[in-house]
Amino acid sequence: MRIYSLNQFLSIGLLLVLFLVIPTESVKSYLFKKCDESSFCHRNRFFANSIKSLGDSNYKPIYKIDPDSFDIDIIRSSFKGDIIKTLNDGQTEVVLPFEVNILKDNNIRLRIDELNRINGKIQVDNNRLTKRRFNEAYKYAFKDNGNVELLDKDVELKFEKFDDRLELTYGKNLENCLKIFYYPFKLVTYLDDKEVAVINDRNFLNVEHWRQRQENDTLNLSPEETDFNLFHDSFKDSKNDKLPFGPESIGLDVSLLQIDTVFGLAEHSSMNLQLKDTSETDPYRLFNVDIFEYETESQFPMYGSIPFIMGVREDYSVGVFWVNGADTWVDVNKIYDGDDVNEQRQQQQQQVLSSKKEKKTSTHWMSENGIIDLVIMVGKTPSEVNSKYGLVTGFTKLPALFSLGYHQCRWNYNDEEDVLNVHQNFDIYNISYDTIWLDVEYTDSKRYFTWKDQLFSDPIGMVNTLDETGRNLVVIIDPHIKADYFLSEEIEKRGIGIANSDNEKCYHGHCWPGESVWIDTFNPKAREYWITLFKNSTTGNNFIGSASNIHIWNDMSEPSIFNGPETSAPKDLVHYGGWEHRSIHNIYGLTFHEATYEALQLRFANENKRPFILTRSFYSGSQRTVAMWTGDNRSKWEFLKLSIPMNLNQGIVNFPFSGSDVGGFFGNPSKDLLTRWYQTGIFYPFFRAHAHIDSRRREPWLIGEPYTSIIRDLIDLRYKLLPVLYTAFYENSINGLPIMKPVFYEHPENPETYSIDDEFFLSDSGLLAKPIVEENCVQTDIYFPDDEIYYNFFDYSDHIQDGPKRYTIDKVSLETLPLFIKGGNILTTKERHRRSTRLMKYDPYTLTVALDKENNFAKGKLYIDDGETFNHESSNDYLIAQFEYSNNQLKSSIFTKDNSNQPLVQSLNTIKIEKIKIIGSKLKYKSKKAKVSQDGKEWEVDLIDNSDHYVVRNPGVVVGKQWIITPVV
Ligand code: MIG
Repeated sequence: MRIYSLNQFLSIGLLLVLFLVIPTESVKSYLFKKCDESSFCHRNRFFANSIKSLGDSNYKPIYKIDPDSFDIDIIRSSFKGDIIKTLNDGQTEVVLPFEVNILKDNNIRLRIDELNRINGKIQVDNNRLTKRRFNEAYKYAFKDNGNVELLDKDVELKFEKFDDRLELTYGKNLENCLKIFYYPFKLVTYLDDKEVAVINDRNFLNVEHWRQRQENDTLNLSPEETDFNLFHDSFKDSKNDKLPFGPESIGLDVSLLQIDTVFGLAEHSSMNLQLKDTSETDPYRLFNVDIFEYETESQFPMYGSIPFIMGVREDYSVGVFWVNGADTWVDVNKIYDGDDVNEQRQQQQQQVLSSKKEKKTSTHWMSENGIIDLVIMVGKTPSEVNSKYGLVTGFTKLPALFSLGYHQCRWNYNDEEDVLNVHQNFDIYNISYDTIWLDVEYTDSKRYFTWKDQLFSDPIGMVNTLDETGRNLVVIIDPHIKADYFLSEEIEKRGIGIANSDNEKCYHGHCWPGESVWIDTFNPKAREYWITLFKNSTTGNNFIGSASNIHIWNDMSEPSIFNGPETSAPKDLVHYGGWEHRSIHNIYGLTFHEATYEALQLRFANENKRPFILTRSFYSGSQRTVAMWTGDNRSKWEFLKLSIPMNLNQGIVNFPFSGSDVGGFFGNPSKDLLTRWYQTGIFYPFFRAHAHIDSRRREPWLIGEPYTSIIRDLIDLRYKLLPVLYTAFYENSINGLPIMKPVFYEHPENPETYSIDDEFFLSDSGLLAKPIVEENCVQTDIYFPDDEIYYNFFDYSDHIQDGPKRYTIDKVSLETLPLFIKGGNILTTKERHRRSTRLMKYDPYTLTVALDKENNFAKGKLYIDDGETFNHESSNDYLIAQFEYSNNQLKSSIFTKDNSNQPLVQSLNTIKIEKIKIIGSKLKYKSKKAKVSQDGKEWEVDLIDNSDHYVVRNPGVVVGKQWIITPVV
């Protein structure tokens, strides 16, 4: 037998510890439920499969509408009634009240509830729980606290009753129709006489109505049902779940007709933007979890959930929004000529069959509890669906401009000196940046709202130093509160923590600080208290003084609980209002970041400044106030590649202020990988480098030349493009247009664009990027989706296309960034290198006019406000310049709103356009001069022929007023 010395013993111990903390290669999948192990997913899939195998002719649906129950209120566009579920005995009837509404812009909403739960005619052991089904998800997801906008008064809505159905026609030209069939219960929507979507197409509607608890899990079920885990949970740490209501899940299918291309269901990791058929895999799961070490391809849940699917075809698109915040699974089945298609056969069949007449995508939604609440939106294009979804859930507010600059983060910058060193190095190496971040280690033992004094003795001084050059600090504040200081004491005392399953005491669990409690931000009192913690020094708390260049990062808000089931909260914990955690799980993160947003908004009330908040956990509606990032990725090429479809999908689900950790969180990127990651990262709407505490330092100057210079230039490019990016955010804030815009948004009529996952447009600017995400790449190709001309962004060489086509790019080096401007667009940039966005505020603009292939037209838009305050909302202090080149003339028209005396708009009367470049493949002006007019004055400037483009230097015009430039003939 070998005897180990103490030293050896210790080092083996150390190895073991290292083994435990160093990330292993794959997600801890055993921690998370598979559909089979999830009680309600198992039961709903079983139900669907039984109905499928019985076939339409043998299955007798059990849900019908009672036509006599109809209650019609045409003013509120409301159609109410009862759905009757008939039980196995053929007699017992369960009443499920439903309501259909036609919302603004013809969105359709369907809700289904359960009468006995509305009336409280059920018994629950715990009388502190609300007996109803949770029916408030919409209050968090919809804008204005759920105040939905109904159909405009001037839009027509008619209805007609038939023996078997009710028919509604509506819309400006009565172009929409909805038929509500009584038996079997179905809703069919039409656009211009075409059937678009069918709700309950496959009879998967399933409302597990309340029944008395049976400890042995037996109930009188019909053959298509299974009694799997009716009254208990058999999965690992979920075993203690008390399930006070027993089985209460809901399921429903929605078929998208003549569609086999669907997107959405963020957040998932997949190299393909399109959702896949799930008949041979688990359904997609929406359940916010701290998905430690996720993989590049899985149906696993992630940190955030947006239960929204968009189906796309050439002539219209459809959105389905499942307004439920509970644990949710979604099966996606692509069906051709009536046949279910499995994953393997799918591709091959898709080619053969997509040309055939009949195809559809069936989406089967299953949630653990709550009511059925569903919104369907139909639009001619994907962008129209985004805008309709935004009408319901709200658009992204314009972010503070600094937050579109470059963010430097790592876990951790250790102390004040470290922070200020990094800060200084940016200036020494001439690299622009806007924000430096502090991760959890800045606190006194993870007690949020405290500093580790030895390391940060003068945080306010530090923040002020950053401020001198327009830089900001973001600090992390998480929802787990260490159970040993004033904050947890206050939370317990005020009763504003998430409560135990008996709803009596505050729940205690484990997280970074050790034993912790969780603030329940569903509770208005909790929000009120949370706000006080962020107040500036003049009003009390001195955590961050009165600095207004400090913003917040909310992490771990799924919530992540180390000793909880599936690393999250036990589902039977209780929140404000007597709601189980089960009902609101996916919404918790949203309430937490909204509380933080309110807090910062109040903190900055005097300066009227826009708060910046980054969240990891999110739900529909999160887009209104915060940015998100895709969590703990890895320093590997696959993860760089994955980041493109993941961020594109965020745009599709209307939460476009997104990004991924540049460089990868876990591990150490090679120099090439890090450089390429910046190349992609400059296009993330949220652009931040971040790294795990065990990874080596990798600030841009550390990797040396030529990498540092390449990265500096890339960051410069990001800053130059800020006017384009900010205008993209503006567009998104009014109509939901994605910022990183999938190619199919540009040409939905061209199905070849549906499978492009690795290139994208920047909003409607005409910029098309295809960052390189492969190691040792020497050649690549790019798909031009139309027959326009595309100019290389850097050297103006052009590619004239004779139709949509792939184009090969040779001689790719590490410096190569495939970036093109589509002919017909005018870009606005700021070309001077500055240390931060704030220092660019009064810099002049450059215009790049990229003429269309006929060389006679181009247009562009520029949105400007102060980038800092809410004055654009409160006093219209913003301006839109629209540029148009036609008939050999370049024109700027200005749109403002009674605001000529507002400070920003006024300042634009002195900010110049310093350069105009005009690119055209066969452009030849006869003259060497151009005539400029602005403000009733005229003058001449030189028109310089640069062989591949023309330049006007210092045309002398200001950006705030209209002007015209015409070559002298
Ligand atoms: O469990 O705060 O995703 O960005 O650096 C780790 C430390 C907790 C997870 C975040 C990551 C952050 C880290 N946090």
